[in-house]
Amino acid sequence: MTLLIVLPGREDEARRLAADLRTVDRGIEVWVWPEIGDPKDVEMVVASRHPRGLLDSFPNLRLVAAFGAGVEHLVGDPDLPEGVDIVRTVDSALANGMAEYVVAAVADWRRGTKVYLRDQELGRWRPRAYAFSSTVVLLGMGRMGLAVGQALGAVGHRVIGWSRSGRIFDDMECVAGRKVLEEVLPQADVVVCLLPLTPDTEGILGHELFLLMKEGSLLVNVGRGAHLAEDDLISALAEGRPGHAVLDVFREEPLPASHPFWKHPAITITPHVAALTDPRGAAECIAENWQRLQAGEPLLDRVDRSQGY
Ligand code: NDP
Ligand code: OXD
Repeated sequence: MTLLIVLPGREDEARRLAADLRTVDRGIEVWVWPEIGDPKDVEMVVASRHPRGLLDSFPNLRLVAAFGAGVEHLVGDPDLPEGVDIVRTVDSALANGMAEYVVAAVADWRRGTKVYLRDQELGRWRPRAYAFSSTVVLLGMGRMGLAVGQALGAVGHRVIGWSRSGRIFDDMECVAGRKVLEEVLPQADVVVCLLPLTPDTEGILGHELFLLMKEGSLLVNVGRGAHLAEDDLISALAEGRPGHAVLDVFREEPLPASHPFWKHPAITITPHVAALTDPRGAAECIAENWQRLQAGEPLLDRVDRSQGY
């Protein structure tokens, strides 16, 4: 049986992943889409931005691995047969990358790094004080949220983690429920979205949440573009709640050249690079799940399709 990699537009990455998979597991047979043999041989697919209609063309498909952490493209695919399992590909490099991105975003905002960059161009020496610690509310305390919370805690921030279950982690205040969220948001200097995209979380970064944020606070969205109500953010920034937004993900990617976010003075944009999937680390996670599938053992990072993450 065969594992098929489907990364349209990223064929070089797909071929590198195939080579890494063959190194990690010599017995594995790997194809890179669109070069495939008999569709009946495909037992597992690794996918990112796969074409619609593809996943119901493999009658013996048992498992699909997202090439990354987000699975909304798989959970929401009507062509993925019900009995097929979904797993995520989340290695420590992905979580470390996310932690580094968020710590840097918070540090740049608190210290005014953008101002120093301009000062350097003008040869101006202008030291400015900054607050020594911030309160950060993390929306989502999964693999990414935990790594981000630990990294922020290690540099002295107070971290409040909000999740569906309110799962407890050491050295962090862990909370759950919309009512409690309304109580903690006004305490936050920074709000970071690390939620999966589901019907419950879509548009969560909108007018109601912004009203509860502190004046001059920072919003960081590294979850998905559809978490954010874009027009609400533009109005909220005009009112100063939040005072600045760092956005890595967008409803439409690449962000269209005419989009008002590009030129907004209170928005910092990065092109969906907060945490990248390292093909070598990914190959190890994928091979592990391939072997578990063959042995009939429990899969790692299995998605609950009914919850959507
Ligand atoms: P996980 O599935 O490990 O964690 C999801 C977290 O969100 C859990 O804590 C879960 O709660 C919580 N959650 C889910 N639904 C709700 C809800 N309705 N209300 C409150 N909390 C909720 O995901 P990851 O941490 O691995 O990744 C999070 C997201 O980050 C991904 O889905 C992806 O969209 C994004 N991402 C972005 C990247 C980038 O480069 N910008 C890179 C990697 C990921 P509970 O613990 O109770 O289940
Ligand atoms: C992911 C991402 O989900 O890169 O891994 O956004």
